[in-house]
Amino acid sequence: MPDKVTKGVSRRGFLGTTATGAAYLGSGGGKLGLLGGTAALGAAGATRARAQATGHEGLPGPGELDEYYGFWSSGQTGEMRILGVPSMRELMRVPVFNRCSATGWGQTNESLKVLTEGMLPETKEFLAAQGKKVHDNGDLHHVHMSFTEGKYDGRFLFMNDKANTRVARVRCDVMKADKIIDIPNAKAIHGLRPQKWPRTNYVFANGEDEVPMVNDGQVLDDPSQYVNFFTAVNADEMTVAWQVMVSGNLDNTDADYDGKYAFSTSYNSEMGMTLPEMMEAEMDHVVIFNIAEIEKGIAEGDFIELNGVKVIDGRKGRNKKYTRYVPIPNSPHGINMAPDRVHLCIAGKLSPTVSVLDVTKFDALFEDDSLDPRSVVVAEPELGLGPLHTCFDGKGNAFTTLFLDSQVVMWNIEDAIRLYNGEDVDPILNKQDVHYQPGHNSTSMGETLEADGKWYLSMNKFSKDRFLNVGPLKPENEQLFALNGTEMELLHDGPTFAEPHDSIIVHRSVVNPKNVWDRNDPMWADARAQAEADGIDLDDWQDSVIRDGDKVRVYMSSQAPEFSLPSFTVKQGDEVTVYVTNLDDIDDLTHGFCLNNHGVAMEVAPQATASVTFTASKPGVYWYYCQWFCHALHMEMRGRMFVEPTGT
Ligand code: CUK
Ligand code: CUA
Repeated sequence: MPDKVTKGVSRRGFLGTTATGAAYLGSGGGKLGLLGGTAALGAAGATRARAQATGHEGLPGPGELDEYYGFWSSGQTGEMRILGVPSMRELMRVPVFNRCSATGWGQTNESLKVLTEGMLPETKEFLAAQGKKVHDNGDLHHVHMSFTEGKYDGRFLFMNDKANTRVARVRCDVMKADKIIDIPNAKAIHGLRPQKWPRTNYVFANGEDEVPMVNDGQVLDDPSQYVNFFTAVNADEMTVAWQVMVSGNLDNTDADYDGKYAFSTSYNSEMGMTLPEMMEAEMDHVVIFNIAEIEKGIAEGDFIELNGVKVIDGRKGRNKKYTRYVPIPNSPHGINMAPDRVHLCIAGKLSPTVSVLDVTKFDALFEDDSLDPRSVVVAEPELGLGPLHTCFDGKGNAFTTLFLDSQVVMWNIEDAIRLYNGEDVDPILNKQDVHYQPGHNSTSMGETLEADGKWYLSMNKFSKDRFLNVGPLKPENEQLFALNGTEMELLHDGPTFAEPHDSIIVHRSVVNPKNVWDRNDPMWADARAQAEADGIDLDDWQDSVIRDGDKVRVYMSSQAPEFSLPSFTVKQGDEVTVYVTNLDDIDDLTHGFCLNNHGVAMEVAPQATASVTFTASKPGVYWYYCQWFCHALHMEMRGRMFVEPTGT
């Protein structure tokens, strides 16, 4: 118990003298410049002391728990990751859009159901033509939690797949995806945010790539006929509630704290198809969506139906009831609502500015369509080169990543407004080097009304020379800073694999997952129903091999260190489904089922049922084994499948 070790020793002393301290300080050694040239040990100790003085716990030692959960996207890896913050220890990888070798996600019947039940018929057809049931890849950029009245409510996490135009939901009680849906009409879902107020009824999702309205090959290289779609997903049902057709492409999105508006940046208002065309205009725009008006328009029948979705026409100049287009300097990217409930910060990317919009002025914009849309802009400070994303400390300050400058700039929103109004003030409070080229950033609880301004995370796109060389493909780099007024102290600097874009840092009081599964969890409702139809009670375990024509269903349980079935027999060519229920109900006692030379493996966590279906196409003896180390006799936890040749 670490508490015993540290008893009577101050945290500072402990960290300064033990192996733990050495480990942290080891990474601190490379940061001498950032730490002001003081000896690493002293500087880190001082950092920690300052951190504690401002209410920071400091870094947890071995066996100590973090104060925050971090929920991370993983970009092209397609999974969601869970970290502990501030230690930055990676706690779990939750497969969502990817195929996972360890857990069987993408192979078990339970995961295939999640992956396919929200699929459009056209996707099923397309995949069948490729000999597949599901996409194996995803590009997960944005993970955000469900809200109730502007605060995280710990129910769900929502995330996008840019690669295959999907939106997924992860249940926070078990940290598994339970719904994944295709978004019709739109192409490449990128920006994604839940509605913050009054609760997350909708999840807003941007389509990034513009295509013909009916994309069936009749229109090809005629961009004048291309459109783009903004989607509102019903977060409870995980169905598409409505869409809005827009001009230009859509990049990032966010929502206000009043439940009235959602808004999206567009970096290609030109609808250009080549790089020079996309960068032509000095001004692009942000689109404001008037949620109540759109709902009214839908109720009154002012929509077209496209692939089963009610679509409102919100293109530029069409109908100013539903959308307004606010010109923003060149190729805006990140769009972030401040927890002051008023200010919306839009990062200019190719423009060195962040445009600050006052959302309380949006009502007027919709009431009077002669108003200059730029009248909602209340500040536009020049902050540095390549501003991408902004986050907040809940104390009136913002942090904007500067991709080209490899810096984060901390600035004061009210000062930026005063500057815009002609006063002689400098809104910039601090500029901090990061390594290198930051994209997203996040602060602890920073996108909620409970923003606490304790931690700042920089998600950097390049690590370059920062770590041992691992070949031409380098990791990304993430840096965690303790915030103390306008000071930022670097406490963690470490690599990440391809390629987290976004993250949220959530106080642990909000999240409370189960330790073991509920035997009646809906995740295996199908397995239970099938067992019942086969006369088997999964709670009162009987081992059974049920033959149903050339389908065979094998039911077994696992309890350390044994499978209930030491062997079972099928015939060559049978379609075999193996159901394994883990009867152990002890924390962390996960078993697995891996069938040799069949490409079959799955996780079976305590009290879970998992199933997998395959064809026993090759006669012979095949061992199955538990692939999750569970017991001193884990190696012995195995059994045989006998496949009889046809004709016997
Ligand atoms: S985007 Cu990646 S750095 Cu997909 Cu949120 Cu800005
Ligand atoms: Cu059961 Cu390893």
